[in-house]
This record gives sequence, C-alpha cells and structure tokens, in this order.
Amino acid sequence: MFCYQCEQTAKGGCTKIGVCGKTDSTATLQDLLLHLTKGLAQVAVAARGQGIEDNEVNRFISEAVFSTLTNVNFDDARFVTLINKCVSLREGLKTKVSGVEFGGPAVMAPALDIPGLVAQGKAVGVESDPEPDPDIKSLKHTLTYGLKGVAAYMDHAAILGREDDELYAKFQGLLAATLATGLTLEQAVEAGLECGRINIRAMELLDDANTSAYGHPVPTEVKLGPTAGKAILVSGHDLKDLETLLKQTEGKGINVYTHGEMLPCHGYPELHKYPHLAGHYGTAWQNQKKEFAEFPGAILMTTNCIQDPKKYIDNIFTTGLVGWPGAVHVGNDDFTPVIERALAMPGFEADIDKGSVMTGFARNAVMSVADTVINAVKSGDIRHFFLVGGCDGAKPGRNYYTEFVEQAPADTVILTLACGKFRFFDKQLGDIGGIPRLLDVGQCNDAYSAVQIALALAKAFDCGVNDLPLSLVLSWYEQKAVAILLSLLALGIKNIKLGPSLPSFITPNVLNLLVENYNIAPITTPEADLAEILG
Ligand code: FSO
Ligand code: SF4
Repeated sequence: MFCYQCEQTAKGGCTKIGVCGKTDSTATLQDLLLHLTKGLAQVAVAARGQGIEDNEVNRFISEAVFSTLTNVNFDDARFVTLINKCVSLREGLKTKVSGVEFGGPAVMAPALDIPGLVAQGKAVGVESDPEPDPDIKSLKHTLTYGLKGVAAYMDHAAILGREDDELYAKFQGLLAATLATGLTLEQAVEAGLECGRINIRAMELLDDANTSAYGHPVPTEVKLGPTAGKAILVSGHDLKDLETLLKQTEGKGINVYTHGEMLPCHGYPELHKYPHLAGHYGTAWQNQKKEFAEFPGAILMTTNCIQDPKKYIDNIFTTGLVGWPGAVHVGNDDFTPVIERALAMPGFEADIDKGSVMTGFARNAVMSVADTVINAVKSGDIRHFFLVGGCDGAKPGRNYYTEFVEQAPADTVILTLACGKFRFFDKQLGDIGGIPRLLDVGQCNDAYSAVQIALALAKAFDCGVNDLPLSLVLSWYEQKAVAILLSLLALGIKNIKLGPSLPSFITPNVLNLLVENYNIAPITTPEADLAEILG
C-alpha cells in the first residue's frame, strides 16, 4: 500500500499499515475502487455528451469516492461490493453510449476474489501514476484528494434531496481528468482551482439542504454534562441520520447526545425541538477511543471519523458509507438495533453538570446582527476577526490552536468551524458589546457559511475580502479540508496560515507557487503569528 492523503500520514507515506488503522488490503481495494470509479466517470462523461444523464451513476460516483476518504470505511467486504457495483453500472451505461472506444479503467474487469482484487489494486495505486513531472503529479494528487472532499459534500446534499447535474458533470470531468498525463502546470493549477469552485457549489447545495430541512441555525446553548437515563451517542456529520434517530427514539426514555462534528446540530430549530436531544458528549474524533469506551449507551457513527472500535465493538453501529469489520452496519432508515442496544445498556446513572457551550452562529444568525458587528468594527471595539477552524487530529503541534485563541487579544473575535474547535470550544472568552468573542459557525462544510459572512462584511465595508480585518488560521487533517482550501484559493483569499504540518503530497515547487500567488504560510508560534497579523 501507499497512502499519503491525510495529515496523519507516516513519514514518506503509509506503506505497511495506515496510521489511521487502514490495512494494506483495505488501502489497495480503495485504490482499485477509485481507479474503476474514474473509469465510470469517463463513461458518464461520454454518455452526457450524447444527452444521457444517469442519476444512479451520479449518486454512486459520489458515494464510491467518499468511501475512500480518510476514516470512513475500513471494511474490505464493503469495498468488494462497491467495486462490483461500479463495474456493473459502467457496463450498463456503456450499452447506451454509441461510437466511443473506451480503455483503461473503463474496460478493466475485476478479479473474482479479494486476493485477485488486491493484486489489481496494487497496479493502479497512487504510485502507479505515470505522470513524469513531480509538480504536475503533486497537483493531480491534490486534485484527487480535493475531489474526495467534494464527493462527501455532494453525497450529504443528495441525501437531503439536493443534487445538481451541472455539478455532477464538472465533478466527473475533473475525476476523469486525473487519469490524463501531459497536463501543463497551468492546466493542473486550473483543475485544482476548478475543484475549489465546484466545492463551493457543493457546500452551497448542502447549506441549502440543511437549512431547508432543519431551519437556519440560531444561537443555542448546548449542555455538556450527561442527563440520567439511557443514552445514544451520534457522531459523524449527517443531520438526517440524527433526525431519523430522534424520531425513532421519541417516547422511549432514551437521551440522544451529539459527538464531534454533530455539535452544531443543536442550533437547527427542527433538530433542537426534540426534548430528548439532551446535549453534547466528548470532544474531537481522535479522542473517541477513550470517550466511546466510557459511554454507557449505544454509539451511531454516521460518517468519518471512525477509529478502531474493538474495545466497544458491541456498542458501536455504523450507517451510510461508514464501515468497520465486525461492527454492525445498520440501514439509514431503521435504527432499531441501535435503540435495542441502548435500552440493554445501563445509561447514565445521574445528571452531571459540566457547563455548556454555544453553537449556531451560522451566516443567518451573524448577518442578523450585522449592523452591531459593523458598528463595533467602525468604533474600534472589534479590532480583528480570526477564523480558527478546520480539523482536529492526534499529531502533536495542535496545541498551537488552543494557545492562539487563548492569546488572541480581548478586542478580537474568533469564528470557528469543524472539529478543530474542540481545542477551545468550552473557553469562556466573554463578549464585545454583546457579540460573543467565540462564534461557532458549524461543521467543516459550513465553511460556506463563513465565506458568506466574510463576503457580506466585505460588501458592508466596500472592500475586498483580503482587505477585511480578518485572518484565516486553519488546521487540516483529511480531504474535505483539501477541498475547502482549494475553494478559498479559488475565491482569491490570501494570507492563510495552515498547520499543523503541510500536506506530504505538496512538492516544494507547488508550495512556492502557493506562497507566491496566495501568500499561504505554515503556522509558526501563536505569539509570532499574532504579532505578524496584528502588526
Ligand atoms: Fe473533523 Fe473528521 Fe468535519 Fe473531517 S470529524 S476531521 S475535515 O472528518 O470533516 O471536521
Ligand atoms: Fe495513512 Fe492517512 Fe492514508 Fe490512513 S488515510 S493510510 S493515516 S495517509
């Protein structure tokens, strides 16, 4: 195996087993699935050229690509099913296309067993890319990883009924383009920026899907301590799964808690209305082995980031695209096994007071007090905004983000999003004239909301986003963060500080290009970065 797609990667790439726990066979089956899905994308592009749009193929391509994202699916058997479905859809679509000669992954026949599929996967992995130029290869891999992030957001939006054929067309065109060799540097850069642009559209669709289904988030207090009684913990990112579970647990005496990236769900009125949505439990994904082991109820994992659950394998359930061998996988519309497990477990013995946090400061909530915010900036009460957001992770160096927020002066406001917030989400930072200094915009996909806030501020001040008193201090871990970073670059946003380390798949020349064009810089120390930003 060779995988270097996430921030956690071993030095030089994971080659024997993933730091995430991905085995050689899982990694290799993922490589094969991705390769075959690129072939399916080639066929879909050709079909579209002849006026044929196949929604089952469109949905499948998003799901298959999302399945290969870090910490989603570790179950070989599920990849075998996906590989066979990919080929079956491909062959079915081909029968409708006329006069096109396909090759490579668009004609490859899958082996009949796992060893055979693994052997095929070895030949089409990351290292097999025939691209001779290391910088073009670096940009192509950046594109591939960015597309994994876009696939995740398209899939989330589609689950709530929001799809866009033009977005599918652009996505599949780019996915097929990752097979090309001989791109120029300009073409490879442009493909990355196009990935960023289509990711904005995917996040916009998802924002529309979430807010149409559950209302615009409103500032909401979320209890951190447990309530006595039976309990289910929901992790991942999927709002519909949470809603379904809340409906199915009504009147059963079970309290439902959010974990990790599900925290912002409390801000959505149509989710908050359930009285048994009892609070938030735990912190970011990389602490789950300890936190889940101590949870006295059932756990439902709706998307990434899952870690090896063997210590509580009987209590954890996966749904949607998540998978772990040995963990029970349940369909998205019937969570009976999860509920039965929760009822059989002890639950929390007593109420425990651990305070609360606020969430729900998405674009609508922030813009509704835009005048107050603008006046506070004009009067000098607010000197600067920081967007301190992105993923959390296990590697050292992430204390930077905690210290950065702690050291940010009292006349600055911190916007945050994604699981990186758990480094500081419960800090009491006070307010500036009634505006809280710590504003949780939401999940990683709510980067869309943060961008809308920035664009609205820029409009109010009649300046560009780069001229606002706003700095982005980002942390990355997996490929959704790559997609978001490409989106920010596509919007022309400069001076981003990125950490805790730079992606392994970025070559020194590509890094230079980013520095020259966008003034991206790796994080240094909170002291030095704050001093530089605040001048
Ligand atoms: Fe975190 Fe995991 Fe949400 Fe990621 S839980 S690391 S960027 O999946 O998507 O922020
Ligand atoms: Fe390694 Fe990350 Fe790939 Fe897992 S996803 S194998 S940790 S690079």
